[in-house]
Amino acid sequence: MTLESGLNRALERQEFILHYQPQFDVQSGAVVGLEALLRWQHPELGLIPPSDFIPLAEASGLIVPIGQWVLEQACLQAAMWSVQRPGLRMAVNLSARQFERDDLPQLVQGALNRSGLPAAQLELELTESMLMQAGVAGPALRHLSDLGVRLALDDFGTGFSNLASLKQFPIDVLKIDQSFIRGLSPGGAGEAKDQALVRAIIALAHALGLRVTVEGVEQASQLQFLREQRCEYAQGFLLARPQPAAQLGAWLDGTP
Ligand code: G
Ligand code: G
Ligand code: MN
Ligand code: NA
Repeated sequence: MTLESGLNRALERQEFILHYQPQFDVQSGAVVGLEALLRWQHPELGLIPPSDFIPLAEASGLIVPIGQWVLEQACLQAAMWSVQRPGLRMAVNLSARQFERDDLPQLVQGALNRSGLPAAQLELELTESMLMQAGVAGPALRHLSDLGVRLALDDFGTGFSNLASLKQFPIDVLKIDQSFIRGLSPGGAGEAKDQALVRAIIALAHALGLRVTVEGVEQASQLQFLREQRCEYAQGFLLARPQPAAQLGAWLDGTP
């Protein structure tokens, strides 16, 4: 069986699962959100990471129904966890193909309505390259933003960084790519340059009224640097790994 043919039936066979990675307020250390990360529990091959099947799903268009399942599931889960954690946000990755149809804002609103999750607690992650593609146009993003959800620009700094897009599109959050965070620690390769870049991106974001999430934080010294730079949110293995809902729920119960 090829990966493609298996992917066709994975939704109906309920083989997708979401892992959730906590996001923290850098200054207070509080958990403020989660990023939903898709995995495929393949009957023969085991747990398949998104990098192995999302390109296939995008090529076939299956990413549209799969992405809708992710949205529905993540909103339901966030609404449940919000009972004990009022205001907990959920970040969901979108694919450019989900913008090809005109009904994305209605689908997002539907997921919010069905779950009862307040719009302000949903964050949609887009990438710079998505903003460059025809179809992911300003009006669609404006419509999403008008629903009250937050829009985050993921992997910032790795695509064709078109700074005009920060002016043009209603972005709320910049997510600095992990490649810039690796060199941050003292003695790290590219330490001085990565520190300068991260400092500059945070300053740029703040000057534009955007908040900053940093991902890939693996060392305490990186977190310390981000705290000094007044970065708002951090995500990374140092703080918490992506986990399935059951484990993440138990972890939330034991975390102040
Ligand atoms: O969890 P992991 O680091 O393996 O994820 C790798 C990448 O897969 C993420 O950076 C993200 O861009 C992508 N990804 C994860 N979940 C989803 C999803 O639900 N939809 C889309 N379109 N991409 C996802
Ligand atoms: O959507 P995006 O490309 O930002 O997905 C983030 C990915 O980064 C997830 O697949 C997650 O598993 C991974 N990730 C999260 N924290 C860390 C980290 O501290 N180190 C590394 N290497 N990867 C991380
Ligand atoms: Mn992401
Ligand atoms: Na990213």
